[in-house]
Amino acid sequence: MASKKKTPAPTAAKGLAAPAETHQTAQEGHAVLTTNQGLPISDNQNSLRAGTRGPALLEDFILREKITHFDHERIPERIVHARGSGAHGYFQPYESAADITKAAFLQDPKKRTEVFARFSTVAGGAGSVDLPRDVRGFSVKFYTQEGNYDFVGNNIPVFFIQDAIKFPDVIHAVKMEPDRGFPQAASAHATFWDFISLTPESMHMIMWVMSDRAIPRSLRMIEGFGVHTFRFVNAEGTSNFVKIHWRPTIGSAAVVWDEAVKISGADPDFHRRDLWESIDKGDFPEWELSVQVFDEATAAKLDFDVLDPTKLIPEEIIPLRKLGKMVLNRNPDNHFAETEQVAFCPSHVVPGIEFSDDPLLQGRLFSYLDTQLSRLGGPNFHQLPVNAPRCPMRNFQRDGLRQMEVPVGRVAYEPNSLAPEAPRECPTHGFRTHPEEVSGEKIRKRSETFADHYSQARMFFRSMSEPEQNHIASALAFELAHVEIKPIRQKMLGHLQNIDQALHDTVAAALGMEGQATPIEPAVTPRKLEASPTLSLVGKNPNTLKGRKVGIFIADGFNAVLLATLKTAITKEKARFALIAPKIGGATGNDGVLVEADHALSGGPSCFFDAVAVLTSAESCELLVTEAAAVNWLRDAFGHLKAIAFDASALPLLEAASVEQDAAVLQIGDKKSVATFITAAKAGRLWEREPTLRSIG
Ligand code: HDE
Repeated sequence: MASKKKTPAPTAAKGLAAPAETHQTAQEGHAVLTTNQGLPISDNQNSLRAGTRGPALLEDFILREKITHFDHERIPERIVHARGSGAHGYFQPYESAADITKAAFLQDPKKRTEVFARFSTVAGGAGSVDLPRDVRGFSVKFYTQEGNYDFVGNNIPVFFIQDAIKFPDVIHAVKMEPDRGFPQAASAHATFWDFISLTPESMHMIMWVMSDRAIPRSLRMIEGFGVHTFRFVNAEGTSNFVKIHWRPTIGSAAVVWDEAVKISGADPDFHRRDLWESIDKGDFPEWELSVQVFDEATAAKLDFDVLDPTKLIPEEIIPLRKLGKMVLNRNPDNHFAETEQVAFCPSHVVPGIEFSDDPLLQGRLFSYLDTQLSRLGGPNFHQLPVNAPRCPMRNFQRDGLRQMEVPVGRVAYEPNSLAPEAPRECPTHGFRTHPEEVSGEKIRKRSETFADHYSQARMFFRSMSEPEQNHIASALAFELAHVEIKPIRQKMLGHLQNIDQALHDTVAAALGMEGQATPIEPAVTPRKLEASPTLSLVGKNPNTLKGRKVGIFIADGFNAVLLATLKTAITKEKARFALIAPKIGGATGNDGVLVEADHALSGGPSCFFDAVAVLTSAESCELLVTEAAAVNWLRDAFGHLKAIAFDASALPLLEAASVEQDAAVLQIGDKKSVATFITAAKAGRLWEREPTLRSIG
């Protein structure tokens, strides 16, 4: 179970020295409230004023201290990835990876390394919603015995651009437009598509961000990718290239777009809440860490450049080697102190993990430390508890804003003869860069090997299942319909023609712009690559309810035995359930027992759940058919392609919601029929239903 910690007394904040004396308690069982200087406060309800109805006095230093601190509570939010959710946990290797890396945390299957993970959206501000169409950041800080290793990746294995110098442009283009200040957290606007239409290297990434990957069901279900090629180096000094992957053990799943839109309104914190609640309930999210390992000779044989971050290596070509598992088992104690102040940096590596010459990665190695200086107010942010290494940290760096330590002694330099006990460099264990020969002209020029912008975009699209292809087409149609400038839409249609003619035709038809594409001449003629079925989420559907949530709608007179059967069956699958009733007070079963609800109908829409069940009675159903919220609840579950269980009395509600009975709309009444429903729910969405409801996706 998640550890339940007591809220520490205000005077015993972590990282601060304990007060010399504990204050006498004013009220039984409570510590005394003090100012930041430790002065006991007698009245926290009234400011000091001249007479009970008179003006406030400047003298009130207690009021001024409190308000001043409050006024400065906010720090600059991250320029990108501002909205994030974090958790603590550990990483444990399956076996030693000594043959490929000397990284200490990957050697011993018995050893757990503490981690802090943060998942984020990219475009929106810290207060934006969890479910825009967007890339998700996937960062993990490993507090290893050799210092912190930061994995700073995304849930998509490729990126928009090939060179760091273009990053401010792509981000400015996707962020809210600077004159009008909207749209927030959305790529569906002119400046984003203007930039993209002029940037053919983005096309592969565009296929991914228009796919279901960009609207994940849960942060617990996203994959993670290092994007760039990295190097692993073993103790003998042998270096290999690696691509780093994370896979959730409960499988990946996405919501459908209409759900994403509705969830954003009904629960803007949907992902953050889901992560928190799962950990809180002891249902710990887990990911397996894997690598694709390849040497320089293999890299040279691939039909693209491994230094190009807009390309991936299909698993069918280089399979994944599993290294170990991460388990997130503790929620943050304080969102600001941990999730907000955590500072990830791709240049935080440990011996055995190094960089490649990917020009995007090279720029990132500079950017993250630089951004922390302004975001966290100076060069000492590594002293914040969430950032501090768990192994000893000793050097001669001194002073600076927000210095929290008190370094002792007169020696703050090296070499020195005055402090024999002071730290020294360590030629045997210290970090050494793998020697790599480098030569070349000083030049601003992209390698010719980066020029094929469409082949992998096409491969990704053609590796998708039919519903996933439909969703890409429909996302493109939705996004481009928000672009009021026609030539931008026409250029995008030109790019789509280079990716896949059928995709172009569907989008052009959905936009009502057939025959209007502006042809785009590709730098390299797109090739027909083998499909990579492992890229399809639908293809990898894990057939499980583990970690999923079933919404059970109950109304007065519901069959209490059936509810109990359903609950048992759901729990057995390691899934959770929530009860929804017309009113939060609950509903009374046919056994006369009142069962409290987790959500009132208005606060628990069916889009929160992976599958649903409806248990009513003839009388209560008669009322529900005239209640729009109840009808929509069911209609949405059907429209979102979910498995629906209902008892016979709920049939009129199905009719009112135009819910047709199909392979996943199942009447339940006993254990056997409940088992059939569970089987349907485990299969995930019923994709065959989709074409009967929407023309594309
Ligand atoms: Fe980032 N990125 N990025 N990025 N990035 C930041 O660092 C940057 C890129 C990623 O949970 C910033 O601390 C540049 C790729 C994640 O705190 C900033 C370039 C990938 C996070 C920055 C990239 C990422 C960030 C903003 C192009 C996937 C959130 C705040 C050269 C591999 C980390 C901060 C967290 C955050 C710069 C491209 C992932 C401004 C210059 C590619 C997951 O430094």
